[in-house]
Amino acid sequence: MKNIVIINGPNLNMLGTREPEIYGSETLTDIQKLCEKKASVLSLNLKFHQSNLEGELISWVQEAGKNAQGLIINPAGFGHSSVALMDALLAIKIPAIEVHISNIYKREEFRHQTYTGRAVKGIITGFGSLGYILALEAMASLI
Ligand code: CA2
Repeated sequence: MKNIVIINGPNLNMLGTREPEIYGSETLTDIQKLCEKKASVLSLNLKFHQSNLEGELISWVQEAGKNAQGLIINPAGFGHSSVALMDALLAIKIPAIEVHISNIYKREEFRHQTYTGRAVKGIITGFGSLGYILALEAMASLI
């Protein structure tokens, strides 16, 4: 069975508590359950992480590079700011897909670019929690 890692960045543990007009009303645990269901249909072994700490996210990217066949990442705010997270993604050989729940291009200008986007195969943005499911489907086809 192929191993897929999903990594979620800072503040995504707050999903479902406020700004539902931007991020929907599902919690991250709801999204994790949806992803686990989809992974099992696709016969993928899934690990699902969230952290507010940049270094922890980087360590999980490095670990995925060694132990997994595919990586899906919602870098959240660090996508817009972290050269270090981009460097970690550039250093791994497995395919990575970036997901954003909201459509970052419809929002403030500072959200229109991500450093991490330069290091991934592609970006899915604006589909809410469905974006994670689409990323899993894309990953299943890629690997
Ligand atoms: O749309 C996305 O998935 C984002 O990655 C979410 C990040 C934002 O900085 C990116 O520009 C786009 C923010 C995650 C914070 O989510 C919260 C949700 C509810 C309450 C508080 C924070």
